Amino acid sequence: MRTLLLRAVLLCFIGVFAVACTSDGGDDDTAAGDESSDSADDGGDGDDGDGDDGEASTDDGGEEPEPEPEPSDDGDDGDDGDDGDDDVVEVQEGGSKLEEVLANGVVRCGTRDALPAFAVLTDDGDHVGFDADFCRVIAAAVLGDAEAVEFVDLETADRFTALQSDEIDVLVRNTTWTASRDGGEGATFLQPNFYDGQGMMVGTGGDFSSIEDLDGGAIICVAQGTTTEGNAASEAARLGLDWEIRAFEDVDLIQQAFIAGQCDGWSSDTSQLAGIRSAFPDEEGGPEALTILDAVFSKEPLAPAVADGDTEWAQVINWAVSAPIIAEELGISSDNVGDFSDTENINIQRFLGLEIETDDGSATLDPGLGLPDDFGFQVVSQVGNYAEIYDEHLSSIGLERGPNALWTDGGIMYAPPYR
Ligand SMILES: N[C@@H](CCC(=O)N[C@@H](CS)C(=O)NCC(=O)O)C(=O)O
Repeated sequence: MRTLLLRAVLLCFIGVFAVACTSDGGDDDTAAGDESSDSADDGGDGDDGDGDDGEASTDDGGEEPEPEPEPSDDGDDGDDGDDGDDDVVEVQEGGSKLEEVLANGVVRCGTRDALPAFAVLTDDGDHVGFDADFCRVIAAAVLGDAEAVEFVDLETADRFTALQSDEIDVLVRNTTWTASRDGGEGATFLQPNFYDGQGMMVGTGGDFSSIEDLDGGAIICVAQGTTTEGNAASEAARLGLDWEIRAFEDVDLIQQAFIAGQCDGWSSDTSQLAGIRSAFPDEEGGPEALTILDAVFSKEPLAPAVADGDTEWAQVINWAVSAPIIAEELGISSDNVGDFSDTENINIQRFLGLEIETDDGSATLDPGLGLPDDFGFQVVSQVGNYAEIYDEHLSSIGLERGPNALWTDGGIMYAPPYR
């Protein structure tokens, strides 16, 4: 009980703090609407670019430790706590978000309704896109049902407050992992699911064919409360270019301003630009009317995030998000996932929750994460491996794998070993 009280007081405190701080851990607080800003602070670094964090250790050899024979049952299912009344079960003393999600039978995933290729709500009520599929990955891993997702549409500015106020269980919304956000937004960032970088889009055939052409007071339009704002200011300073940076509340408003000729450049994560470009209205010339310049001037590791203070839930999300990557590493896809019942590859046995022979019989691997032993099977069979998810939503709009290729293919996409 005391914990609950403490938690309530803490949440109030965080709420007040969050309102005072805006959404972006260190970004400049550009006011609503459109307004210029050129301060260069921000959690985003804006200048490095050389993804050198891909690590090198090569271990997954895969022989030694043996699976524990006993089944996992710490994450119980649907019978604990006092639920059954409201739609959301409260975290009990000593309890975790995992218990709450298991009891509710649904993952509340903070995402977006209108980010082409990442998360779009269609006229049929389907949530389609790369981020939407990672929400499904989490639901498949935790609940064994990829459709057990409540998609919560979040404005950019509400991303972290939604986590802090427990409106969502996890945030999967093209959100860059930065130190300021990790440290100052009550969020814990996890395994990135997309390595991105900031770019610039301009009108095709106009005056700007390189980033250096944008000078002399060029108006650069960005989304407010994003890493994009600070990075753009840093990049202009680094290149000695004179940019007026205008921040808008959302993509629709930027698009309107761009179409009205009020923006010389549109800057965002390159993946976002590619998504927006792919859905640019035909009456405005369609995708061909827009050109994404070659320059990439920041590191934007897009990663899911959970609220601080719940290690078990954070670990669950980390391993759920790793599952499609592990599957691709192991050559397992939604097409062939049923073909491994006789495999002797111990890494595949572990990942799919198959029985592994031990000295005293056989057992599936239970590493004690609170996930079902067959969570890998559920993720791949219901949603797919990383390549399948990527190809469906991102290759289809012309985004090459680049740094998001597996580490074995020259990229930095790398999952820790599941053993
Ligand atoms: N990765 C960046 C966000 C990149 C960005 O600005 N994305 C825009 C798309 S251009 C966006 O999400 N806008 C939100 C919206 O319009 O809903 C961050 O974490 O701050």
